[in-house]
Amino acid sequence: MYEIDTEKIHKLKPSILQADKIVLIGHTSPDGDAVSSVLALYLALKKITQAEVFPVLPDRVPNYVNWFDHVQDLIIGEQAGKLLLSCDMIFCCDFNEAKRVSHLSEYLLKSKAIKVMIDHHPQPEENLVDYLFSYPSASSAAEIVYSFLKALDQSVIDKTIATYLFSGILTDTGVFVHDSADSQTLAIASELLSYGIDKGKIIRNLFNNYSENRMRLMGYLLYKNMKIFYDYHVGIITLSRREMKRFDFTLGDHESLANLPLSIKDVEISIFIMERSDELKVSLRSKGHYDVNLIARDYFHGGGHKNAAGGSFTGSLHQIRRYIKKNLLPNLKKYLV
Ligand SMILES: [Mn+2]
Repeated sequence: MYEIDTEKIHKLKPSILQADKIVLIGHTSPDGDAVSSVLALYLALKKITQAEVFPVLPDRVPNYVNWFDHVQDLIIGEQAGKLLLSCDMIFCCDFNEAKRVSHLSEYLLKSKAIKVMIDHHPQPEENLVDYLFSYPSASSAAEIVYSFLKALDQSVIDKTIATYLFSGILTDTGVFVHDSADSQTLAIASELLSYGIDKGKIIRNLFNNYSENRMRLMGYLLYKNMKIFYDYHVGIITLSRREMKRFDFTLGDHESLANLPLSIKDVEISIFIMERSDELKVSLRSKGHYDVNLIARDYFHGGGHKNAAGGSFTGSLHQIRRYIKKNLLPNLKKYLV
């Protein structure tokens, strides 16, 4: 549980109202939470300020949020760097360190704009921003954006903003499954429902919206590539570049794949490994009490949350399998919290 710092919001409000150019930015490989936080703030700030407001992302949005009407307003790529340097205010949404915006980080660091961070990842880079709204116990950045807007000017929240924020909460909590979805999250979800959003349609749009290829890829991975280590309650799925090509896989589509092994009764940790051009991308998910944030930090140069984290590995798929079996599995008990 957390309480948003309303005093800090009131201190910040005059700067928001006086700004001429505001940039909202989410993290690289944006997920539903990053996209929805940025777009919800974008719509809200456009309503209350005269400023030009620019929603920015380091790279493409995942397919499952393509139905958001304002995805087309997002600015992706080089143009975004210039905006970061020329604006007078920046909102950093759903990330805790400059490096999480990859190629845009140098612009973010260089910019003289007033910087605000709205985030729920542990250990934020405090020096990066002037106004920090960091609540690691929040389920999602979207949840914090809701509390932020409620304190800033509740009248700006409308059905579209509520739809985006609800989507951010759903994608970051695995539809309320993760431990991070607590009574406060559900209370906020309930308030969002009161804006007349279509809960069923949002869930279908986010989660039951696969292409045939995607569905077949799922079947293929489950049948051929998933290995279960019952002694350790671990399930591992690998996906090579050749297989990505075969099934027309697009980046960002890995979210639900990473969760698949957790549907097996005794599997408590899922490790999803994807081959990229230069390294392997590792996504970790857990149910129950394993802290995959710590595993990501200790073994894969990454981090995240207790039940969902990510990192990377330099080497081949064969090497990472050996690395996990030899180094990680025998030490897993340490990560039971
Ligand atoms: Mn998030």
